[in-house]
Order: sequence, then structure tokens, then C-alpha cells
Amino acid sequence: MKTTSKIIKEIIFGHVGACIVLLCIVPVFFTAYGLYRGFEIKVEQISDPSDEEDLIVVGFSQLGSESGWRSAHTASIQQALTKDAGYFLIFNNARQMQDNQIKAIRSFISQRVDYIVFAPVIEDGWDTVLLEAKNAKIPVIVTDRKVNVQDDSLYTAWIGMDAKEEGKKAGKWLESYLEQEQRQTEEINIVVLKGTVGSTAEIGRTKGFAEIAARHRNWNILESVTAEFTANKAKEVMRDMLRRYPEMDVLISQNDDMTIGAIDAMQEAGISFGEEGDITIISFDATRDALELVKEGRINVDVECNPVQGTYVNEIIQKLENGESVQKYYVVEEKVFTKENVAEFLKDRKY
Ligand code: GZL
Repeated sequence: MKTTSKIIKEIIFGHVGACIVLLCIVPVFFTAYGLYRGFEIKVEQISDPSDEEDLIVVGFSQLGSESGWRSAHTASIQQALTKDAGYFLIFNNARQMQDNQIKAIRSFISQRVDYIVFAPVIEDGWDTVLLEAKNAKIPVIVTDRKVNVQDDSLYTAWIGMDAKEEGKKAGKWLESYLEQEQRQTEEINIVVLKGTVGSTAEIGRTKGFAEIAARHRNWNILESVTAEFTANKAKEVMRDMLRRYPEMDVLISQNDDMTIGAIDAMQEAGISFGEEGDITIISFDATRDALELVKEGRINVDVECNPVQGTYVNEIIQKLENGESVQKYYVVEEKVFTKENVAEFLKDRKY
């Protein structure tokens, strides 16, 4: 149960403008949970971490909710860090803004949580706030994307994917596909839809694919442009790419949401794609909706990025609670899906 002072603080800064509260601050002491002169002051009855002494309090800063993959990643953490599993989870969605994540982490520090878990929107800019967490003796577990910090003792462990390897897998698939189509020497015109610039996924997938592309002088990357990992932005950008590059042969789309948006733009322009189409589509994430399109031959290949990382976070925290050592890096398992192998995985796919 929250104390009245906490309620007042929340009302002033959260639920009702300061001016209204100044008019009724006194009566609020008598009606902290109820109605007052027509202003309904709803105060959420949330339990205070301190009331649940034996629970492990975790502050989780999620970078956003921009994609189907992100929703699966969030669900994975929330399903692992439940009250039944011994956790009190405080969740914050930063809407893809680093400032919001820094504010959330500072809030977790001031609430003296036991652990901070966060998925950094971009790799740079975390040294200061992670030093604050270290000074507060709060272990930080980084999940999904990486942080680029001077001192890697600022975080205890990282769980995620090998983004550069994912990019190389895409390039190697294209090599084998072109060989199978006997197009090894043909000029291949490629457009790349990138994710959030400066994110591990964007940096790694771009570098990995470029490393393979550099082996082929007949592969031309016409343009590499960000669509922020979202379907709407990708549809807008792809409309422009289709107008500017009618000679496009291959689309590399760094997540399935952007692929869906790009497909909308191609359909709108009457351009064929996929197995029998003019444009070959290489996508990343391997979310369920996209794998259905792989099965239909509308996406040629989907390079998996595994969002199921909550079990790793739980395992790491339990080990730390027991005074055991943990690995610094945990890399999740990932596959490559094509029409040939996708069906066996689709039936059990939860995300
Ligand atoms: C990958 C993850 C990326 C996904 C996108 O590790 O960070 O962010 O590929 C998501 O779908 O938006």
C-alpha cells in the first residue's frame, strides 16, 4: 500500500496538473483514495516493492515496442521474471529513445532495485549511467543489443545474438541462390533497408552482409537506408527505392516488420517478389508472420534472431543470488529459414 506522501508525489507529477492539486492539496489528505470536488483522482493500488521483502526487485528498461520481434522479446523477459518465480518486475518502455532509457535506469537506481536489465536502443552513450549503477552496487544485465563502453565491468552479463554472423548468413545464402539460378556473373542490384542506425543489429547485419558482398564485384549495393525497424517507415522508404531503382534485383531487409512494409509497397507498385518474382527478398528475425510468407514463397529466406532471452536472464540472476559466477556473454541459437525447412518449425512457433 502506498503512503500518502507517495500518492501526492504521484498525483502532482503523474495524474493531475500541479495547479489543480494546489487547489485541493489539503483535502487530499482526507480523500487520498477517492473523489474530490469533481476531480477523480485515481491512484493505482500497486504493491510497493518494500512490501514484498523476499522478492528480487528487477528494473527492466525495454528500448521500445517497434516490432513483432520486440514484443516477443518483452514477453520472454516478463514470462521469466514473474512473481511466482520470485521477482517483482518494474517495466519501462523507452519508445526507442535513449534519453528515456537513461531516465528509467536512474529511476531504478533511486528505487534501489536489486538488478537492472536493459535492451539498449543504440550501442553508444551508456558509460555515465552504467557507472552510476555500478556505484550503487546494482548489477546490470544487458539483453538483445550491445553497449559500447570503455569499461566492460559496467555490466555483469550480456545475452543476445551474433548480428554480424546473421549478416554473413544472408550473404552466403544469396551466393548459393545465385549459383543455383546460374546468375553468378550477372550484375545483381541490391537495396538494403537498415534498422535503427547505431544499434547492434544494424551494425552487425550491415557489416556481415557487406563482407560477403565484397567478394562479388558484380553485386551492386545501390543504396543502404534506414527504416527504423518499422513497417510504416519501410513502406514509405521502399516506395522511393522502387521509383529510383527499377533495376533492383534483391532487397535485404534487416527485420520482418520492414519486410512486411516493403512488400506492401511492391504490391502497390505491381512489382513481383519472392520465389517467382522480380525482387528476391532476404529478411531477418524469423517471426511467425514472416515465416508464413517464407512458406508461401513470398520471402525467399529469413535469418533468425532469437528473442527468447528471459530464461537466460533468470538463470544469470539466480546464479548471482547464489554467489555463483556467470559468463560475460551468452549467444542465443539461431537458424536460417527457407521454403524447404520452414514448415517443421512453424507449427511450434510461439512468436
Ligand atoms: C535484434 C533486435 C532487432 C530486431 C528488430 O537483436 O535488436 O530490434 O531485429 C527489433 O525486429 O526491432
